[in-house]
Amino acid sequence: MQRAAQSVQLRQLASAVKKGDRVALARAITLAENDPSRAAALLAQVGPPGRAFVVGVTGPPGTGKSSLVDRLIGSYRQKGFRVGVIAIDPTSPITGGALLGDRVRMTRHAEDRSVFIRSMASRGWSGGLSRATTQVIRLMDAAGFDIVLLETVGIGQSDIEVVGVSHAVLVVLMPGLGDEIQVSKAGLMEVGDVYVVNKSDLEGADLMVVSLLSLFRGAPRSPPVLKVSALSGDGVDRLQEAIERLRSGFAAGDVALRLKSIRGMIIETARGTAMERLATLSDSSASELALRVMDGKITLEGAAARLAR
Ligand SMILES: Nc1nc2c(ncn2[C@@H]2O[C@H](COP(=O)(O)OP(=O)(O)OP(=O)(O)O)[C@@H](O)[C@H]2O)c(=O)[nH]1
Ligand SMILES: [Mg+2]
Repeated sequence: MQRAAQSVQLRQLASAVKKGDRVALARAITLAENDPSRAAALLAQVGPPGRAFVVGVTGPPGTGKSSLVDRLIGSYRQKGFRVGVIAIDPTSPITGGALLGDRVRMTRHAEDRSVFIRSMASRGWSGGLSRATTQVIRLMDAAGFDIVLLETVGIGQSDIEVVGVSHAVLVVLMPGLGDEIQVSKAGLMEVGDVYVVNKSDLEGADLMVVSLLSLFRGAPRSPPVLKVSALSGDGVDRLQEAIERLRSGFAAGDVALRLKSIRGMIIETARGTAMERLATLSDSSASELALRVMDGKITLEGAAARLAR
């Protein structure tokens, strides 16, 4: 009986999310963060990934990703788009959706009902961040947001592989980051659809652009490199045009691009779920298995395989 009541509740919640109800969306996101199995049941009601274009915004700490996201929210709102934002913040604690500290610079749009911003702390998760983030993307999608901007620091540093789940990836850099080798070492050269040299109001931006272009010379692809100042707004229009060019294929029904992102979301959900499971299981079961490995009853690899199953 209780189960039946719960399933009615989830159905109602899913239907409210799909109508774009913000309170319902916030509740659904909290479920994704705190209750994986109910979140899965909810998402089954929500339906398959659909219309939202997911833009990953990544790059080293402090390059101005949040400031740029704030600008992009502004330009997309001018076009009448509804914008969802997920900021994965390595420092701030989970606060049930409240925006914390000066690291998140998008408060300008907090009152706009066509903008929904969620900050997710990467600290304090037992591996499930990638699963939860994927579900938040899908919830925003279901709630009718046209664009979802997903901000993360770096590549391979946050729990979610932003490149896999996004339809387009912006790599945000700034002058004085060090030489271009740092950029290639950080694995950033392979992943961007657009490279942004932000803080063009500071010295050294042209040099940064030149060194990026020279890195791509002779490479199999040559993504656009754009000079932008999130501070003054210079170059933001051109950045948005570049994103729109990437989005046009998606909007026209580019199946390969859709499949790529769904594939990434499956992987991230599976990875997160497996890690969450391991985190809850491992302690007691591992102690038991350790005894048996010590006694030579099973191999260490066999024990690990049992845990992972
Ligand atoms: N001069 C200048 N400063 C900028 C510009 N964009 C951002 N900043 C400043 O750079 C600092 C970092 O900006 P954020 O937008 O928080 O950068 P971020 O990449 O989101 O930072 P993390 O999320 O902490 O990695 C802030 O002090 C901003 O005010 C710009 O175009 N020019
Ligand atoms: Mg930021």
